[in-house]
Amino acid sequence: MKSGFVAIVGAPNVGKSTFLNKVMGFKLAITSDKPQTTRHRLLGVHHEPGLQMVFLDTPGLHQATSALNKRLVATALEALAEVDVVLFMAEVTAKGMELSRAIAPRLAASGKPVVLALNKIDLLPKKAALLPLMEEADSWGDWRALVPISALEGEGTAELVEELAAALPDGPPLFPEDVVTDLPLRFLAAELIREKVFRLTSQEVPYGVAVTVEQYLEPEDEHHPVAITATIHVERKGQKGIIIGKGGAMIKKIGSAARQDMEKLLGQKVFLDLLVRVEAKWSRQERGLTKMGL
Ligand SMILES: Nc1nc2c(ncn2[C@@H]2O[C@H](COP(=O)(O)OP(=O)(O)O)[C@@H](O)[C@H]2O)c(=O)[nH]1
Ligand SMILES: [Mg+2]
Repeated sequence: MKSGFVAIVGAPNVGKSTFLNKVMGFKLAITSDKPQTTRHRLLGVHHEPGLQMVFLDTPGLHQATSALNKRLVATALEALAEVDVVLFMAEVTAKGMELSRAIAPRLAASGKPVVLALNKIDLLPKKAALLPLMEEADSWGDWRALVPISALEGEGTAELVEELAAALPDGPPLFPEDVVTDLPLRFLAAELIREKVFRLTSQEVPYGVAVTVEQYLEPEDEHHPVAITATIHVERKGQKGIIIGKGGAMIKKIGSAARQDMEKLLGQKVFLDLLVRVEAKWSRQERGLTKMGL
């Protein structure tokens, strides 16, 4: 039996969370086309006969300047120290290659076996374009393996899991067979709401948003809805206006999309009550970050 921890690290937006969700078969990590979507270290346990692979999804590694981003980078780097194997996720776009090259030395120096994945190959116009990119990525460091994938379409993801498994030590299972994460449902509920804000609002709004769940009431039987009360915290009045929208249209859209995802996750009806609050500068102060569970 092989078992152990794998940290998924890489530049922002390269598809770390998309890969985790693909392997898990459900949406554990929220994703969006905006960088810094992932704020927490997320744990997902992948079970296969003879294999237990515990993934740690992390925020993106980059040159952080703001208090929030510095904390996110620290979270990602801490995960490196805790694992058996590092999955370094890069992507084939010019920007992705550049950002990945910049952080490669940090990962090469981690002292852990590093498997490099080159994601988003579905974006390449021709297969022939892949070879020079593979050669370049290979030259960034001494990688245990280099695997081209499309996390979105699932191409190469099984091969990647195989390479990671080969790098894991022999060992007993670390979690019971029915455990897929250590995250409480109320946390996942808050994350689904945050994802809808990331996806439905634009510009700087998502970065000033945090979500907390005030109430999570399990019904007496599964025929009644789970009752959830959550607060969307924003930094400025203007952002509150955008989240609520004209005549409450946006908050309705966010609430209904989040509720549908929660019902899928729980297999149960959900009653969702959403509030919006202005919490000035929470993302710029240590106290504010801690309050939002970061
Ligand atoms: N075309 C394409 N897009 C992808 C792929 N994997 C992820 N994405 C997109 O890239 C964006 C960032 O993905 P996400 O998983 O949130 O990246 P993370 O910040 O590294 O966790 C999202 O819009 C994803 O849909 C892929 O294999 N192909
Ligand atoms: Mg992510």
